[in-house]
Amino acid sequence: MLETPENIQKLVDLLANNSNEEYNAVLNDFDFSTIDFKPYQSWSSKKYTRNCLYKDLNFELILLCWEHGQETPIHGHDGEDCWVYLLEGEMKEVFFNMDDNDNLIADDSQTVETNQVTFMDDSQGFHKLKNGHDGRSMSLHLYAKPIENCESFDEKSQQFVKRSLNFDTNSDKY
Ligand code: CSS
Ligand code: FE2
Repeated sequence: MLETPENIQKLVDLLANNSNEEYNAVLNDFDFSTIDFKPYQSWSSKKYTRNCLYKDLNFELILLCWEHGQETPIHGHDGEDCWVYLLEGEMKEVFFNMDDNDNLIADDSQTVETNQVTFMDDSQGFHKLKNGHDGRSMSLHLYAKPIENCESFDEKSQQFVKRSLNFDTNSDKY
């Protein structure tokens, strides 16, 4: 039987009892089939949704639900560490950096497959994530510490602006 809240708590306990250096291994080793994410999902035709599973002063766990074609702006991570575990679907990740003339350039990209863990922080520059495959995608984001605001590239003004990161749903009981 799936005991979803208990198994989310198991993951939270593992994260609380390990240091950031272990988070990649914690996510890789965790059996996500013990969690039914359905009650935590929400979907929007306008934008990918951010659904908070857990948040404390040290880290937050957020379920992101992506319809086909939905993507983030190009963004940084406010000095924090960011791990993404792809639960379902397939995502394209594009990395950006400033060139010598302070122009933003795409310098690398990868396809992220189901069950893959990726890591990102400001030392690697900026990135964006896009659900470019045919169906929906679902990813679990771990931020340590929690990220309230991030630098986001505004395509209209061609400048970075501060974007506040809000939750579409919040199941955190704490
Ligand atoms: N920073 C984006 C997802 S890409 S790491 C967000 O949390 O909405
Ligand atoms: Fe990101």
